[in-house]
Amino acid sequence: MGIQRILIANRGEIALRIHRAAQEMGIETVAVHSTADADAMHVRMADHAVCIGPPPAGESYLNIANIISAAEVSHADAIHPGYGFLSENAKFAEIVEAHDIAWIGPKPEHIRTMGDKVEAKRTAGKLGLPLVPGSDGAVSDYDEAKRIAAEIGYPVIIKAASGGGGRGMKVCNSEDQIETLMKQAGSEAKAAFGDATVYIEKYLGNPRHIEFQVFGDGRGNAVHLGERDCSLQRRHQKVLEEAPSPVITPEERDRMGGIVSKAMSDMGYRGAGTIEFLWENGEFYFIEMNTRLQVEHPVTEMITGIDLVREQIRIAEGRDLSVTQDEITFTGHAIECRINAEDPWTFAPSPGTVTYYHAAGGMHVRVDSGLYAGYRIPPYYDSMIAKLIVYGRNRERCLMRLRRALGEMVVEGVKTNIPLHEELIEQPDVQSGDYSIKWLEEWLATRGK
Ligand code: MV4
Repeated sequence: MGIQRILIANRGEIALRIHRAAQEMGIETVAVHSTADADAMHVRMADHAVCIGPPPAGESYLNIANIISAAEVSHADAIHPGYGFLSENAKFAEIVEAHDIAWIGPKPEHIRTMGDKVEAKRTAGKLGLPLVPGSDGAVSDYDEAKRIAAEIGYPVIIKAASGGGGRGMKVCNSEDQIETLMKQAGSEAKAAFGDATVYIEKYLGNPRHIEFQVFGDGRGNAVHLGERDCSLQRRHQKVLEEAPSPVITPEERDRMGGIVSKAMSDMGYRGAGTIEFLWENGEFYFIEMNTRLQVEHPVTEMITGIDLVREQIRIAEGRDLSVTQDEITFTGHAIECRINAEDPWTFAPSPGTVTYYHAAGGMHVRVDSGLYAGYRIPPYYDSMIAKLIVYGRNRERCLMRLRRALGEMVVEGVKTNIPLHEELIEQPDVQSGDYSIKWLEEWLATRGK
């Protein structure tokens, strides 16, 4: 017997996204919410709702005891964590499974392995993924660090094993900086993650961020759903994502896709995953693996026609992947704009009441959002209030439709970054696809000068 009732341990647009997939499968949903989210759309739309605590996420959306209690009292037989919050918490996944509740996510051991960047890299290397040259594991000795750096050549980057979001990263240009920067990276990592372990890599100066979507059934069958290019980001926050990447040929997609799906098959990976690479001069270098559904998953859905949340739920029910690799085809182009309640140029958050809202529509336009006129955007959480996802037969037509769709979006009462997106897509480098992970910050620094 399959899953009957899913507790969605998240909020906002992703909670809605999961609810919609469940509803189409005839599965009931239980929303959980903080007191700040009692009026949120995800609570309104769900079949059942349980309040799990006060506004701070640590006391609600990250409160494991309250979420498990909510699952018990509402008779949920599965939990979907969405992204962020508890989605990559191996301990939470174990607790869920220990309560005989289906965990709609990867095996806890794989979440744990990939959460440790040193372990993740070692595992990826064993599985045959191409790595950034660097230390073979953690480094604590300064002389050893200098020897490795001399071997791979400066500049090198010192990274925290438990890092993420770029915290605790230091670029090192010469041997005399090694000791100072290793100490700095270590103490920043200790403060942020409680773990001072660091490792060293060759620093890539101007790469793109290209990630592959994968799915496994946990029994050795795995497929890839192509790549997404997420290079347009500011301070490790993605702003616009697209699929396919403007720089990847179908042959290269098949080749790398084959390598990543073989790796997932060999490790017996279960559920949705994303393998992140830096891409420079035609070469891929593994950096991290995310063991969750990602914010930008809709661009993959648009070009493959596959419902990734439905696939996650089927896998958690122990069913087979619904498609074989041969049946997965990539058609056209999709772009996602993350719409945030923030000043478009200073990036200062802009919570408050939405006085008027009109979503873009029409052919091949998708808006994932829990916004409505009168909604009060709480100040406690992420500022992303909507995702605008647009599809076109090719990249040029996708960009033309995106321009039209951005023009239709109306959000009044709070500031949004829609004006930033409108200017961004008019830039010649964006139109030609000629950008790297540094492009957006450089453009923002020189814009209007
Ligand atoms: C790098 C790098 C250059 N060389 N590693 C940033 C966060 C973490 N996920 C990995 N990151 C980087 N690792 C080497 N060897 C540059 C970055 C990086 C970055 C990566 C992806 C997307 C945006 C980025 C922005 C700044 C730095």
